[in-house]
Amino acid sequence: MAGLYTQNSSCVKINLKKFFGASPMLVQTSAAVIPFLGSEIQASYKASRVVILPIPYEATTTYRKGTENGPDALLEASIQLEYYDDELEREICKDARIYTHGAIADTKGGQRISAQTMLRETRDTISGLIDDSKFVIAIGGEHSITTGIVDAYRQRSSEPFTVVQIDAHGDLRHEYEGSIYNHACVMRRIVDMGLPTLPVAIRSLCQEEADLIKQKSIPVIWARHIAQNPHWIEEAIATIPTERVFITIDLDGIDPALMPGVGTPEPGGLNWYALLTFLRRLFETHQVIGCDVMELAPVVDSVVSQFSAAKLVYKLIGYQTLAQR
Ligand SMILES: [Mn+2]
Repeated sequence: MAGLYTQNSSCVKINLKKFFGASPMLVQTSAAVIPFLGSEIQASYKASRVVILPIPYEATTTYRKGTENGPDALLEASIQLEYYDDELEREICKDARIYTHGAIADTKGGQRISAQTMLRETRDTISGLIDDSKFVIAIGGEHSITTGIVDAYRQRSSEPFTVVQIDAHGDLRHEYEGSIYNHACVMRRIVDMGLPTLPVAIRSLCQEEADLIKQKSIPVIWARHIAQNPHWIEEAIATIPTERVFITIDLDGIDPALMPGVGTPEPGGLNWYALLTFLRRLFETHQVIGCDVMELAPVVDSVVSQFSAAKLVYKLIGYQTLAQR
């Protein structure tokens, strides 16, 4: 995979020291990964504030496959990011104290892991990170993983929180292809937990989901509404009923022209700056307790999706770091 970058043009920055690093990678579990932004930037676990948690789990994706390769591709692409953020006017990584955890629930190489095992491992790992006061950004992997992540926050939280979902799809089916843990059911499991949700950029759903949205009065921010209403961000933020939020980003919420590397691409998604403006406002107006970035399924011979996903993760880190000041 390293060859992906070296094959490209001479304008691509290659920093081998950043890539391989001088110090050994610190990982808690067996599956070692490339640290986000490279080992030069990696904080020790103890000193870290932000933890990137790779979850390369894939079992139920139905259209394009490859989400189990998402975390590795995102981390590898992150090596190419500039430390300096032009919007935030600083090298945000120098304040953020980022640690990249070893991969969990890894299905690469044909390893079979049941949904229950994946959810338990995810819940236990996230719970430990919450107990250590880490801000976690989980990277997937298929969207069903989010059930385990959110369940950990629910168990550890004394205060209520809203799950803000950026996604093309409702993901509100009770069951799909014989499993209630299919990636098409993830938000239904979260609604069943009794948590309020705010789905954003939705543009694909079935009758069952449309009926549930009406029945439960779920405040959906439709993608076609976003395209026509310049005030959608403030309106969306005003509908959030709690001070605390968890953000789950299915990358197919973004327009597939910008993010083709997803399992189920849908036309008409968020553009880059609309997405960033919304996220920044969320961090400014609410207490974000955690995030995930899901469903990256890299496209052969293109690095656009993984690089954009890596940059999105860096933006989340930046907005979260500024919100702590
Ligand atoms: Mn989706």
